Amino acid sequence: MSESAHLVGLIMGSKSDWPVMEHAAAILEEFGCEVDARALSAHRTPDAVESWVEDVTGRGAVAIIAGAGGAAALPGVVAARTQVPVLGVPIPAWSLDGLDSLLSIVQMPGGVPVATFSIGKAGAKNAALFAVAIIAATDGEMAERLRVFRQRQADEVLADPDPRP
Ligand code: RP5
Repeated sequence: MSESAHLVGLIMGSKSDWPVMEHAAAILEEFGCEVDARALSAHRTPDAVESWVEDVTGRGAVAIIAGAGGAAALPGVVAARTQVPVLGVPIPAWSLDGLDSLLSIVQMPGGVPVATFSIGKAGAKNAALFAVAIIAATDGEMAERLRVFRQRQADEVLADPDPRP
């Protein structure tokens, strides 16, 4: 184990985003990260978003994963408030299967990046693995955990590669 757990912020625009974002939380916890999870909205609670970003980055968060659906301003709003890497997850909300969220998050103006992942569960999972990779770049123990994770994933595929049911 590392001496202290790496802190990762996990913010989403609504509690209704949790069924997607829980996949990011599960990966982060599997890798031993400390997760500060919040449901706060860029539109409904903008001041609370700003305060949380200040708080979580002040406590040393190495990355912030931000998920939102619809007019998904949250990841960009968070990125505007911090230099910590922001990883955006488009949530499929009430229409358009998440394409609206994807375009809202990915189309940031030059100068304020949000690393944007795929829509839904795969995006949440990969955002968490990307945060782990950021940590692994300077933490050998985390790099080893990531290597083991990848090896296990490969082993599971290779153990039964016949596609027929
Ligand atoms: C967005 O609006 C949230 O991120 C969520 O995906 C969507 C719907 O929110 P609720 O109306 O379910 O709270 O801001």
